[in-house]
Amino acid sequence: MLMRIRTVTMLGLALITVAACSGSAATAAPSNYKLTLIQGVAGDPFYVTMACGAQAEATAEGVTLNITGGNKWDATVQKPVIDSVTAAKPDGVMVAPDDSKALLAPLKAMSDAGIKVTFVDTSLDDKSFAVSSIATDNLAGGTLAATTLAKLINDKGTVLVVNVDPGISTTDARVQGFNDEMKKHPNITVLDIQYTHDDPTAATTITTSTLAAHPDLAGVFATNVQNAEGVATGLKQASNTVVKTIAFDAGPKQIEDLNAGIVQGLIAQDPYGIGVAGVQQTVLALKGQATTKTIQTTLAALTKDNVNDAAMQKYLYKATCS
Ligand code: T6T
Repeated sequence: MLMRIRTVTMLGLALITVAACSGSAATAAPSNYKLTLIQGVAGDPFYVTMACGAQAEATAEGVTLNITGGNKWDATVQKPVIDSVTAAKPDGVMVAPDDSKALLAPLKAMSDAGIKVTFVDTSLDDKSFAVSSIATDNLAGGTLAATTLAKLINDKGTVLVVNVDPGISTTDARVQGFNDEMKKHPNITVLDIQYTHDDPTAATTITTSTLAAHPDLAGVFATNVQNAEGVATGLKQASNTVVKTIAFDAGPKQIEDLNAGIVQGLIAQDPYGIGVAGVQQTVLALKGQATTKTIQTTLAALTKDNVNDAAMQKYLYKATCS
């Protein structure tokens, strides 16, 4: 397997390219494999875009794809979804587990039932039974969020991290990367992390109350789509044009907020590419061919100045596939 890692600076923000060439796509004659994609949560533009990539690759490979997901980010909501997919016995499953520990038993049971399991985006601590784990380099993304925010606030002041829940592989890594980097910035104080359970309204409430408690707040790191949307609403409601915000992801509303100058930078992932690679790896496993255990897909730092560049278009998430 060939790994390519490249870092360049673009318009003041670093663009990290971490590409994994996972070998050629499956070459054997297409079989009528049945695959299912279990999203972290249904309706999230990140997973909508991942499903578009997975569907395009499934069509190209001549395999059937079902797409499912819980209606909220919650391991207890996702567990029965996992159990019912296992009962339906597809040949392979691409899954984004909502918790890195709590969903081990149902996903191990899925694998023990002879279903090939690939992790897409989030994963479990125990990856031993997975065909492949495909995700952004979330640690590097968190570091990039911190260096970018530090620059925007002239390396001083108080900042807030608004996160989903503890125990999620992706967002935990983003926060770790962010906090590790901020330790190198002695004039920046990181407030106690706030959790929203993936609810944008909670992110708005947290933003409002933090502005009240810390009128000198300089910056916010919002770790995903829903948190970014909620923080932007809170800043808008407060008519606050001082706080600088860096967020993960690039959903349609986030791009609006970036263009409006409410959010200054987005660490965008390639969910479409994760969906494509997820189907490719699962089909390779079903054909008895070698798979790549870990694949890191690319990310990009979007600003108001580069968001319309041709190279950035693949990082903008979709509301629908067409
Ligand atoms: O940031 C993505 C995804 O990578 C993360 O695991 C959960 O949140 C998102 O789906 C965005 O809302």
